[in-house]
Amino acid sequence: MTQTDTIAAIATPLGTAGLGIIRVSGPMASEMGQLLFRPHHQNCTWQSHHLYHGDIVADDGATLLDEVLVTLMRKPHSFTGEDVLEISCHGNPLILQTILEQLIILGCRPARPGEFSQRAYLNGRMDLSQAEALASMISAQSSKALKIGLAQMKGSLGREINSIRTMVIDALAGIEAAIDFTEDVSGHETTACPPQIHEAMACINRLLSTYRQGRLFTKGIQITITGKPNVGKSSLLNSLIGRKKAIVTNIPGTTRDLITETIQLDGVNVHLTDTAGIRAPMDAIEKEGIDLVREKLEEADVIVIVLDGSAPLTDEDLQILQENQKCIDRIIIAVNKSDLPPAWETGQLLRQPGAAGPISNNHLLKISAKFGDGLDALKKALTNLTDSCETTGDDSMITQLRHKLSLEKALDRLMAADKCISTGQSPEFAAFELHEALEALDEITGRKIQDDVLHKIFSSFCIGK
Ligand SMILES: Nc1nc2c(ncn2[C@@H]2O[C@H](COP(=O)(O)OP(=O)(O)O)[C@@H](O)[C@H]2O)c(=O)[nH]1
Ligand SMILES: [Mg+2]
Repeated sequence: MTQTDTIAAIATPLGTAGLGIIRVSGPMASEMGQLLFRPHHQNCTWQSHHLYHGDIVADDGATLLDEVLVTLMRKPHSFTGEDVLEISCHGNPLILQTILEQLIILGCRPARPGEFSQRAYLNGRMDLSQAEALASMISAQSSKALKIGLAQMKGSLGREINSIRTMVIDALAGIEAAIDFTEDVSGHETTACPPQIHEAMACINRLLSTYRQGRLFTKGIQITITGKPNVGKSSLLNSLIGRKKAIVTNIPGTTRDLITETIQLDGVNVHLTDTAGIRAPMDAIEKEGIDLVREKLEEADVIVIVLDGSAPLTDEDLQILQENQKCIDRIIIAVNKSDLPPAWETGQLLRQPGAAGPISNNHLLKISAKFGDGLDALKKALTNLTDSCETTGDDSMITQLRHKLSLEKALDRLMAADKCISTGQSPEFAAFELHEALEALDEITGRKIQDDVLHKIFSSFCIGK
């Protein structure tokens, strides 16, 4: 898959920095070095993977552009699998732009977003899941997202997909042998499903079970704080983020807009949203605010319902509990103002008609948003709630919708194959389904993929990667 043109791009962010890097890849990379670079030492032999010190001069051969370090990485031992030249210059955007312009004048083409990674993939330096992992690793916003990205970039997902692939191929070999066999002994069909089909299904199911958590780790957890007015929602947001972002007063209905702030809990990004208190609205503005809360609650991964433990429970509290009861597995009830004498016992809440239902002590935590009591336990409960799926550090996870859809497709096809065999259909049918399952798996690693899908994937990458 040799590319004929040579691409160039600035690989570092455009801003003032100590250093900036320009990357060139393609058949003319080495020539570019020789044309623009004037070594400070005689012994510049352009050995691969060696660092040379010198000046970059303009194409007039005289104008100094910068003092730099350059490295040539000859194919195939480079990121893209082509000759790659890296120019490490000073991090002034003007210098970087000027050197890039010189490269274009000399015949390079500006690289499209993700084009270096695309070439790496096309030249077999990495599979598609690794290229995607590289992009998500670069944009990772939390330490867990980074860890998952790094593991996938090292090929963890690709290896697992390939081992599932081998199971399907082994099953297919047996079935295709049976096709020949049935031609010899007509009317005899096997009803035993090759064990590899069930093994492959189990592996796919495990991978699929990591998707929700993988998404949460990479995209962050959406936590919405709700409750009636004046229970301490804004105080809780402020305490959790460690500064006064939301206005706190003793006037009910102070918060009207959604107020969002991101913090990291246990290596995961948590997007916390404080909301308007839910009650019969006093005016149109408050009504708009309450409508926004309901939308936000729909998309929340975790809902924190705040109750005031120092004042009797009201119908408003019970209604909020009831409205959210359908999502009980993602709810935490924070009984606030624990610094004040309690007006009710939590047992009373569990006994409330309507509210009782599946609410248990596991969902209840006493806190004081004002003084910070119980906040550590609350933070722990918040991350525990999203940490439910079983994964060890070594298992790979899926984080991309594209991978999930392909795995679901493969699983459907394996189930169909299983059914064909168990219902005694001619083995050709099962073989067809298994071939389809293989195609779905190949979409993940990019072994077989349509050009427009490829284009879409790489165009979401940044330039210079
Ligand atoms: N004693 C005490 N007062 C609190 C606590 N949390 C909030 N408050 C007070 O309750 C009132 C309403 O707080 P706010 O955070 O604005 O409630 P919101 O309407 O639910 O956002 C304010 O006067 C707060 O100072 C707490 O833990 N203890
Ligand atoms: Mg408020």
